[in-house]
Amino acid sequence: MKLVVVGAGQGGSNIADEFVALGKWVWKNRHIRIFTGEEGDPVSQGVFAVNLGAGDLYGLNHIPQTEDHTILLGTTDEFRGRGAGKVNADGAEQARRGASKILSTIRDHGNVAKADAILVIATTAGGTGSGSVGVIVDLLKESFQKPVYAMLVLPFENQYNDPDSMVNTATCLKRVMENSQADAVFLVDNQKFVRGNQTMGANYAKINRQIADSFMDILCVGEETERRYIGEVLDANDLIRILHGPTAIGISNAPIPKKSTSFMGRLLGDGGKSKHFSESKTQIERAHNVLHQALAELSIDCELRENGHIIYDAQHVLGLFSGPEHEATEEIVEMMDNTLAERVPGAGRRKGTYPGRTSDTISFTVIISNLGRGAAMNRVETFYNDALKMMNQVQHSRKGRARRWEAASKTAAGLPDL
Ligand SMILES: Nc1nc2c(ncn2[C@@H]2O[C@H](COP(=O)(O)OP(=O)(O)OP(=O)(O)O)[C@@H](O)[C@H]2O)c(=O)[nH]1
Ligand SMILES: [Mg+2]
Repeated sequence: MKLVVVGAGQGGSNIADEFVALGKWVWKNRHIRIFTGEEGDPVSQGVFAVNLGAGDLYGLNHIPQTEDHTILLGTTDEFRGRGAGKVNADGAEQARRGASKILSTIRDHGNVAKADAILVIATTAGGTGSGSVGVIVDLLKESFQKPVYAMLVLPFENQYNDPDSMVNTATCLKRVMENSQADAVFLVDNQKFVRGNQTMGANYAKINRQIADSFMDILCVGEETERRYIGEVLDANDLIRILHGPTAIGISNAPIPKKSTSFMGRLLGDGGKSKHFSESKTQIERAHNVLHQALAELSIDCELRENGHIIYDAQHVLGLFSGPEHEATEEIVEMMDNTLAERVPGAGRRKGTYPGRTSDTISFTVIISNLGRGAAMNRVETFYNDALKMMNQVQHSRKGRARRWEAASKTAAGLPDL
């Protein structure tokens, strides 16, 4: 699947930048392009960063810092490239005013005709990305006849008590999930990626890499042209057909023991033609664990507890197994399909295998789309509720302060003017 990727705001642009890093790795190691552009074009051809603060754009390592790929808005008015200062209404307004600049840059330099879909990425807690993402999604949807997906990155838990972060997050979710033309919205919870006691700053690079990496196999698999890497194919259309509404993506992988190549190993085995049943059992168990891990590591928690079981309520689920050719067996595909049928009851299923690209690891990519009841819906509702409460509290406190200052001024009225 070939994408055009647009990062909005600092976090969104950083993640888009990490997508380019992934694209470069994939091009170098697999000779596959996951973004638009012709064979000789730079890998970054189809990737853009939109921002208000010039400072945010200097941190990019892979998206070219030239006008044709980094789009700086608000350069001519009161914002003067300073950012939205956490006011996402300003981010939205700047994207509306800069619409023709965004559109002409992407149209002239993004080779959009070659894209299967467009992905617009933003964090929700700030001003620029959070405000502009909905505007950019609609702009691109109206201008190009392509699926347009949004990726919204939700704040860390320690931001839940910050009114600006909460109100920005809630209004961004409302704009994109309820009032935009996005075909699907990937929800990514920053908090799910926090490990141990790492500082947030150090976390960003790692989180961004993990986010981009979770798309690697699913973007590559349909682009393979060499027979030996083609299994049960999942192509761009399979993906486009299932991606709707709120969506979670997860990937998990595990190393596998090397196949014995020793003389004794070969003597005891039969040259790898058929396996001892215990070997198949271990293989399936290992795969089963990795698949469960992929569900546990979805980009946002979205499970539902019902009668003591953990299930998922969604319209579609997709599973992609990737590993050495000898691991991509019928049994593993069947196990994956049965597990997903059980865990996402009633959902339409798509399954695929991607053999041969790794020799020492197996992995599963899982996408659950058009999510219904469950933890993700609860999370979004909590953002809406908390943001409303905080807005009211902030307004109430502001009025209280104004009243007290008024009272103080009245006392001062008895004093002589200087
Ligand atoms: N995963 C991830 N999250 C980030 C990153 N940078 C920021 N965040 C998160 O996103 C929130 C908003 O920050 P930014 O993305 O810098 O905000 P912005 O869109 O540039 O908006 P303003 O700077 O307020 O105009 C932060 O509070 C973090 O929760 C990043 O590189 N990766
Ligand atoms: Mg910023």
